[in-house]
Amino acid sequence: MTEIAHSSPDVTELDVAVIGTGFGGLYALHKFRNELGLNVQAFDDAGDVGGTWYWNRYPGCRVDTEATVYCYSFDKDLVRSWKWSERYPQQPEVLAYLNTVATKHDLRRSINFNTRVVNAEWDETSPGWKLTTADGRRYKAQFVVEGVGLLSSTNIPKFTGSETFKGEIISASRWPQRPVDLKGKRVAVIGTGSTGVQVITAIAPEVGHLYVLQRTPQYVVPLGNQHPLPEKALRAIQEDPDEFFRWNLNTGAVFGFQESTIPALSVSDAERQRLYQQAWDRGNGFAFMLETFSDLTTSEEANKTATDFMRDKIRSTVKDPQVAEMLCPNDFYAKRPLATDNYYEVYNRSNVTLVDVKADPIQGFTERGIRTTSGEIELDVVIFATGFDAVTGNYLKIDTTGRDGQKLQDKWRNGPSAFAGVAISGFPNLFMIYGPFCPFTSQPLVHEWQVNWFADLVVHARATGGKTVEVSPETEKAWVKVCVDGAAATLFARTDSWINGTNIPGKPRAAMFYMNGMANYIKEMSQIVNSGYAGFGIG
Ligand code: N01
Repeated sequence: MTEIAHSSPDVTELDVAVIGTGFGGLYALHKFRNELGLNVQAFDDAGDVGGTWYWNRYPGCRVDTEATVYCYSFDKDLVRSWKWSERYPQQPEVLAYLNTVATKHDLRRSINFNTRVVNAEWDETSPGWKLTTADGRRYKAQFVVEGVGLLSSTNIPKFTGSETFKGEIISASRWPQRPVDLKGKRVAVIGTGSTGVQVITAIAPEVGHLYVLQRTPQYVVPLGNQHPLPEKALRAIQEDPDEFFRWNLNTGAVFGFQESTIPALSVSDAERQRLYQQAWDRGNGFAFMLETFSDLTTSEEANKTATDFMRDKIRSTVKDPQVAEMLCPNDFYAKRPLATDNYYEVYNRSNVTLVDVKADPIQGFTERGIRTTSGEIELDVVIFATGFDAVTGNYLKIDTTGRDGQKLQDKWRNGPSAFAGVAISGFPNLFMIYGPFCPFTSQPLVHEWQVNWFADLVVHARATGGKTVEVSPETEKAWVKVCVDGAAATLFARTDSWINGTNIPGKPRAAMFYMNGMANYIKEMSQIVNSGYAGFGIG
């Protein structure tokens, strides 16, 4: 392994700079430093490794993908020896896993923590990226890998008067490291997405009174965490982990199951109800959406059979019919699916009040709490679970200048343009992990797969004397078209959510994912490799 070289007193020369040390960045550091022997430095503005699992420490935070596929595949000893305590582990356990990986593979010595990369500029004269950190340190790296997170640029809407509020305001995705005592307090949660429903369910029994400030209800299916991890998967992992992960990567969403090929209306009503009930009892949001029937996300009629079933569940669970109606969504079941155990049961508690802030909008904060149109809610703590400037947000926080002085902010002004979630034309030697137009899947295994893909490209370039690799504008354009067409064929394009950028005021509505599934993604990306990287310029 090469040591860090210093070409001038204040610029550190690197082969590879890795930005972010969540699942993706940690693996990239391991791959490029430990496996390929390159000179690598990683950066993270957090105080330790973990990415999203470092920051999201809110009560109830847990993964909603089965643990067997929410992990790395590269370390076979760890794959076989690591024992998850639950089907869907809580945040401390996932963070402990990432800490174990960092320690075992000696990754921390190459990471600058509490260090934000603020500027990246392509240098044509000696091809590579000039990087500057917030504390003014400068680096020059031939390649940059950005593992900056799909959902990590926090969205905190501005409300007037928040500075006058005498209580505490907490962002769920920047939950304090110190203990937060909510016992007996009057607490509001703003937002009812994946984060909100987890926080709400976790804190309802503990707080004095909980006000749920809901703008748009969503469909929430049980997680089924009472079930153990599937025996079959655990056995397969022990017997042949490579085959287990290969099989999973060759599904659509990489959630541990094969997506259904049966249209919802091709079976009788009774059979459809039976399958929905079975999926409901078994739990898992993605399984309810994709393992039951093949067309819930593409056919309005099929989708309605699922939404009718879920609305019936809400009405039969929530005792107050008026509250039940407030909880019933009336749009398509076509956002990132939510899954939490005992969510709707929360609304049967006498210390929980649901406030419809679409009908009764938040006017702002007061000294004592939050004022809605109909009156003031007195509060001790307000928790924001208001989501993220997803997919593009963190990339755009780095002032990035590519070839010919082109700014990434300008290139993406009307929505992102990128190739396969990994590369951007005009921005050579810059790789993203799970960037725009990546497949819509669970993440860790796909992060690994993408890092392996572009690491092979780097090896290929270096072996052939190439100093730069860059996707062509035509290849990028063709990929974006596939994604735009693919998304347009789904109901995701017809709902509002972070998936298409509509959760952030002023953000352009855009398709940002490859919706044709991981198995097809692998085929397309492998074809590029087999063609000698057609569509990439290597110079
Ligand atoms: O964010 P969201 P999230 N006034 O955007 C509301 C992953 N994740 O952090 O729908 C009032 O889904 C907003 O209302 P509306 C997962 O991929 C995974 O919950 O815009 N409300 C909505 O209710 C997930 O999909 C896990 O009308 C406002 C909520 O805030 C993704 O992260 C756990 C508002 C935001 O929901 C994002 O989930 C957590 C305003 N001004 C997260 N602005 C796992 O389980 C926004 N809202 C692994």
